[in-house]
Amino acid sequence: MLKDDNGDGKADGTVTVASRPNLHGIAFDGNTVFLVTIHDVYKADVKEDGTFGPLTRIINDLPDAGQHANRTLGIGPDGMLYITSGSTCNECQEDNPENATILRASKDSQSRSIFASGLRTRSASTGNRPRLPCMASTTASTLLGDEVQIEELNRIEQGKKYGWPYVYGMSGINPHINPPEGITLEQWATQSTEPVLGYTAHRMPISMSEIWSMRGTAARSPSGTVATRPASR
Ligand SMILES: [Ca+2]
Repeated sequence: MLKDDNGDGKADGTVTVASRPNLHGIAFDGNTVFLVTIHDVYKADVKEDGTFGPLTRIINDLPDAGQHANRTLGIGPDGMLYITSGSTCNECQEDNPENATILRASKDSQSRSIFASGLRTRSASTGNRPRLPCMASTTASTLLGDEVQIEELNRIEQGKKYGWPYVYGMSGINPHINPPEGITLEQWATQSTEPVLGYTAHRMPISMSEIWSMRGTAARSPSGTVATRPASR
């Protein structure tokens, strides 16, 4: 936590409010905070001074992370937790079906399901309280190089597949890997949802915001901004 006691707009110091190995994602829900590590989701009360009460672990069995250890989470308008679970690899058939997905879990951890799949690693989405469907950006496979593929901005909807690892970008066929027996690459592509936008490969999106503008009295349309940095791959 950064504090600005003298109100000059600059942080006067930092206070450690929680510490766990590989802690990455954070989401506030009123006076409660949710935190996610590779395998665990914690919740804690947020005190008046901004520090956290004791952490309570509510989930302890998220899948192994492998190549993508930075989990993120958010609270949906339905009050559910949305947790990203990246792939363990560049391109492979995952042993755990929860890898390369966005998971939807209740805040009491009594239920959990795969909300959307085929997402190599989701690194940014529209806000802590995303509308549904939300927008999420995913990063491209290193093995497909810099030229033939794109980073993807995907419109995430429940139950949809987004291609990885067999299909990339706008229904591009990955020549390196085949789907499970009985499904062709073309069938996988047909079953997958294309991104709404692509941009330069290997730009790691670090944040994304949705901007609503009023046009006339009734129409409004969203636009967005994505901040990126070169991906570590
Ligand atoms: Ca200050």
